[in-house]
Amino acid sequence: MITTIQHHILREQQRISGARGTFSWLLSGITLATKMTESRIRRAGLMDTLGEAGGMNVQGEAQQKLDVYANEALMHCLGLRDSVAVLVSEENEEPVTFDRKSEGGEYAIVFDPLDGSSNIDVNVNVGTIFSIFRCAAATESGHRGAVLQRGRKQVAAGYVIYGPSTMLVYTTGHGVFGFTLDPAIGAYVLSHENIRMPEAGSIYSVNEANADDFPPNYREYLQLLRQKKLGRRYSSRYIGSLVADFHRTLLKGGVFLYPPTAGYPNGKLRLLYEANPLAFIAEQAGGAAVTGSGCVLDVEPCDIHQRVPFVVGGKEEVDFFMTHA
Ligand code: P6P
Repeated sequence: MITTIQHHILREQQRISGARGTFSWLLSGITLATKMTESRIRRAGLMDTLGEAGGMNVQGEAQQKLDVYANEALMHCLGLRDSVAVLVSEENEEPVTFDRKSEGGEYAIVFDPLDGSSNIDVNVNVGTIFSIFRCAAATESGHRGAVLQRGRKQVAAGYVIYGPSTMLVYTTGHGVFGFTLDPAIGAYVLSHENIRMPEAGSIYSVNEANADDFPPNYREYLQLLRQKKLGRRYSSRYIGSLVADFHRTLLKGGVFLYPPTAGYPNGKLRLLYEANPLAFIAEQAGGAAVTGSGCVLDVEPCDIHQRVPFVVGGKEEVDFFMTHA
């Protein structure tokens, strides 16, 4: 008997205090948008969708055509959900807000519509990452206050990894579940019940080309791993697509790091729509995620596009890092 993600979400939302059908309707907006994106990615080589769209996003990065499509798909599908009050995307400088006073827009969603998009033209995994908050009580900063919440306040978080198979992994705070898209029926089907991150792995994942820029404690930590201070040999794996490097770390264990560098003194990865959702998943799977000075989920956000140093992995590797931070 197959369990589709719709069935699973309906069951999960009963656990979320105050969530009604609106939560599952909201998540169905995300699954629909990612299926639209998956279909485009699947055919990218056959359509004039490769290459740059000619624009630049707020990060100053050349926008790939699939970036634009993925962002528009999410904006469209989620914008139609009355329960959505505000959307934040890596591709948009400002939040997109919806005046839902009558329907009571109760959720804020932040997302990276297509992370790792620079890998698209060489057929390497890319991904969509999302994080869902209940709108904080109206504050003087309005919708910005609804999204600038600590990661611990997330109601749900997840990612879709587009690759040999397309998988959606998500949590609502009661464990981590993986669903594989079955192209024959166009549905995400439960394939990984209650994912647990191995406490101790044997892979570290970091862009070693930047190693000379890393703060000394990061360089020392990596050297200790290479010297088998945790009692085992480590291999180095780096795909350069966050969702792919995280997904491997979630399933196989080990540690992924994006330290501060000369080019990114606060780290390259964004707190709201990369570090927070993946940290929530990691902790729910028994792993850990830190910024070097504390847990990612405890960071008080100050800007929707702020960056943080990011170290995520099995408890043993992350605890060992924190003793050297
Ligand atoms: P670097 C992709 O552009 C991305 O945002 C993440 O997906 C990935 O982890 C990181 O950048 C790779 O950055 O500097 O190692 O190329």
